[in-house]
Amino acid sequence: MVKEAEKTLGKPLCVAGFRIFQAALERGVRSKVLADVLQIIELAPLFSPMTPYGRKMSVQMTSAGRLGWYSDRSGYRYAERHPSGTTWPQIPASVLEIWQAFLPDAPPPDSCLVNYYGEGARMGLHQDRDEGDFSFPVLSVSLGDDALFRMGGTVRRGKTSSVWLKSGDVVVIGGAARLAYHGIDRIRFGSSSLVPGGGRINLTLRVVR
Ligand code: MD6
Ligand code: FE
Repeated sequence: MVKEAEKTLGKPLCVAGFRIFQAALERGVRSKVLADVLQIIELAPLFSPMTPYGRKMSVQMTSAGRLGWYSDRSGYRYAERHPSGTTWPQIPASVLEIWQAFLPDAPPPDSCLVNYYGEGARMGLHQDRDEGDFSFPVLSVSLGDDALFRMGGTVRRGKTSSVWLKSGDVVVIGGAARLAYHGIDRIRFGSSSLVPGGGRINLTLRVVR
């Protein structure tokens, strides 16, 4: 499925079944995507979801697309509306183009989750398993500060490997890795000047159904 992307970008770095395309996005694409994401954030402001365990996440989130990822005391799920009551903004063309370049055989994504990591933010080890259909890969785009990405297998306590994700990296998890555990241990706040005020933005695109 990533044949087209491999033709122009070369073979990805493969870690635990995660395909990491380092520096996949050129500078012009990175700044266009960032501008489009800042517009999403204006229409659908970032918020800090509550986990089902009652703790506020350190990562701030919003979404674009038909469905947005949401969490509160009743659990993780997809919702048709932002907490303010509005529908989510459309997924920008600049972002859909990345999906199409890497996954030309997949249907368009239903959801684009926007994660913002400020200083000290992290994301615990998790599986992406709130979708109704696991047959298509999840694609992520990293922008801004470097982040230490930990990848494991499909059991929580298995062994893990880590890679620093940088601005412009694209990660694809599909096949056997679709339900693998992963998380962000920490970011290097201020390591990039892309995001105004510093920090890291990660987009995760999914077919939810
Ligand atoms: C992040 N990424 O990079 C968190 N999920 O901030 C994810 O949780 C993720 O990078 C599924 C597929 C790729 C990912
Ligand atoms: Fe994830």
